[in-house]
Amino acid sequence: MNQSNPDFTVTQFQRQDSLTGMSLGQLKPELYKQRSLDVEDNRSSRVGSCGCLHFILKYDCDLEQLIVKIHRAQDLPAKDFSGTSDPYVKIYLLPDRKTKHQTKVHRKTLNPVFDEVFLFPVAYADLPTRKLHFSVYDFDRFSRHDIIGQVVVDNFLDLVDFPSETKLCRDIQYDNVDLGDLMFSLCYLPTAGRLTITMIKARNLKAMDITGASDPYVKVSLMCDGRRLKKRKTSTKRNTLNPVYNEAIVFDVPPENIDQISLLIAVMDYDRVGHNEVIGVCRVGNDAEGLGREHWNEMLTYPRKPIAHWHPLIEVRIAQFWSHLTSVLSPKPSLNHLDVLWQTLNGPVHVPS
Ligand SMILES: [Ca+2]
Ligand SMILES: [Ca+2]
Repeated sequence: MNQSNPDFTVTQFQRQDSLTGMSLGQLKPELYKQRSLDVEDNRSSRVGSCGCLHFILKYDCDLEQLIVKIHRAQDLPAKDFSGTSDPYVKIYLLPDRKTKHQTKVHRKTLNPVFDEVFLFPVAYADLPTRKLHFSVYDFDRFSRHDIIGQVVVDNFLDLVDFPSETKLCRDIQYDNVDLGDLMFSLCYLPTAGRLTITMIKARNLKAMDITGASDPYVKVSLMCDGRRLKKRKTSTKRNTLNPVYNEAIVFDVPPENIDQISLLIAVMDYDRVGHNEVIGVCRVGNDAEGLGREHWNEMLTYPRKPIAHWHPLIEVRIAQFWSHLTSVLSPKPSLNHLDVLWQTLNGPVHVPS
């Protein structure tokens, strides 16, 4: 390590160690145990499935309306630290987003019975162009509600029994939840040992606030062996889902260290009250996957040239948190590593009510 380099000093490591040591007591290690149990559960179920939703569709030809009865949800994943969720369902008949219906919240259950009926006025001839969109959420009293997953139904006329009463049970999918994309450029100057990441813009970010928008800023962490060496952030853009930044963030990384580091990039929602929340993350580096690695290699292949790409954001899910650990840390992750990474992604651990 280059001792004269501000991003790679020994004191930096020592400081991280002491921070980690300090935070261990405050962070309640039993919380990690809960997380690891959740991961085991997720592995045993189908990939991308978050339980299933039972509902009934019917078309009333006289009144020209689609009748949707949301019956119940089954085997929902736990979103709260208590090991349960507070589910409710929002429903749209796309492409119309103005008419939104929503069930009541059912507290502390993974198998809620809703039995609520919703009506969507729509001409029968228009049905082939419409899509029924269910979003299952976990209510949280003091923070943004977490999305559990979605179900989309289209091609109504192909459904058996339709337009008569049609009972359906569909898997709730998490995969199609869109968090938005982030565009940034990477540029490396080997002689100066300077890594520049220019945050350009983001698009279609997930709305985190009740206003239907977010207050996004981007936090970039320089990571080495699962430890955060440095972090920098952009300015905050208020009340938008399509922020434009054009802000450069510079890290000093000597060529002999460039293969050891990676960047963890988190798009955050600023909140005036309460703590800021992660909208989505992406990672670039030698040990990143897919585009994150390709972008990094392209940067190294063409030194001194800024190279820009769009990156889809992924959610900080516990599963990814663990797979990230196993891919980055070797051979065995310690609790210290867990702490650092968890805090890097989420800030101090916040226990929802
Ligand atoms: Ca909750
Ligand atoms: Ca906000």
